[in-house]
Amino acid sequence: MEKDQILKKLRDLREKDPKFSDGRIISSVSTEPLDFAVEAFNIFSDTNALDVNIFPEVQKLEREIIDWFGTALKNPEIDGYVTTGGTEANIAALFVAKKLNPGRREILVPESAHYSIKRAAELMDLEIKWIKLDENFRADITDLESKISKDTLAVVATAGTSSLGVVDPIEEINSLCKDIFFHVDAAFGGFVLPFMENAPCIDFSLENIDSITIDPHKMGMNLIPAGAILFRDKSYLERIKVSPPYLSFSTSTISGSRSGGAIASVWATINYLGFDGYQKIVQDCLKNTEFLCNEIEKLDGVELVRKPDINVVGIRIKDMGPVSAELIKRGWDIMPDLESGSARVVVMPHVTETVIKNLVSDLKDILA
Ligand code: 0PR
Repeated sequence: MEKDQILKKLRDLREKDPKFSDGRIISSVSTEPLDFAVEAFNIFSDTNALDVNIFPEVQKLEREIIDWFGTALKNPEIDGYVTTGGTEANIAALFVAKKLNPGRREILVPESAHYSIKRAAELMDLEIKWIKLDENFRADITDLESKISKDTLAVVATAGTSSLGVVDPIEEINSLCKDIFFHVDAAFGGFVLPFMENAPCIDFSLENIDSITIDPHKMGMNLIPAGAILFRDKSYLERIKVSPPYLSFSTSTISGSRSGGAIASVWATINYLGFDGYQKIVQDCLKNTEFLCNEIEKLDGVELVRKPDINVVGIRIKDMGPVSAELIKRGWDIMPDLESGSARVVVMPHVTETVIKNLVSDLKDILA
């Protein structure tokens, strides 16, 4: 095939799948990346972050990203790396925990945790003790406390759960984790809560948090693949360092070759937006979240699952099966959980007031 033909074929195929800007994607934690981030990616698209020998500049960019997170999450001593996403970040955190305490194998995990935690446990043969949720869908602190034992390797909490955006009681859990590895999965909420007014604290100023997952490719406005794992200090990554004899460098990452493009794009995005830029994005998303909640409360047959902590809204719909089928027919990307009769709306930057008005209008129409 000729290059032109190949590119045309790809463009045609791409047209078949929706774009965030179409205003119909309401359930995804991804969004349209900044054009500028794509450009930055391209400049470093031929580099490999694994090989710091050939590409030392990529390593410097990555260090600056980690330092930026250190400021945002209140600890200049942190270390970490840019991962392919939240899944790899969560695996890396528990891998380090296991290396720190090889004799223990139980991890305490709230029922609402992302499935990557279960994956990590399976990979490392760890045993999960599931923590019940309280009436507000947060990890139940009493249940958690009762399950801590001398075999507890780690506790996991989520700042912005995948289905409802719930922030677990991180401060309270922190106070129970003096001698236990404490990992906070802020894959989604990490780019929301630190930029929000009156938000609960999820950062390293809580002295027992050992690691935090935070994903630039969610609310960080970056393109995929770009997650990040952060550790309280430089000693943690040392635990998973490998130094193959035939290479002139060592590495502490789960993945081998890594995209230097992803690192360049994260660096570009955080430097371009800065804390002010993220504050503005978060403010807008929260304003639209409130607008959506107010509209939902006015509708018969639809209700909020709970008052949202951040820009993820659970809505419960009467006759979810047929109603969601009709929404899907009308082009809405909605993921109904038929068991609970609810679905999530993630109010990402592309879910504007107009998109919400269109959604509410279709819902009204279908329910009538
Ligand atoms: N931790 C939390 C709290 C998450 O919500 C996710 C992703 C992860 C970790 C894992 O992140 P990666 O997918 O980057 O490895 N949660 C999304 C979800 O389950 C994944 C997703 C993304 C689903 C875009 C749909 C979609 O369109 O909701």
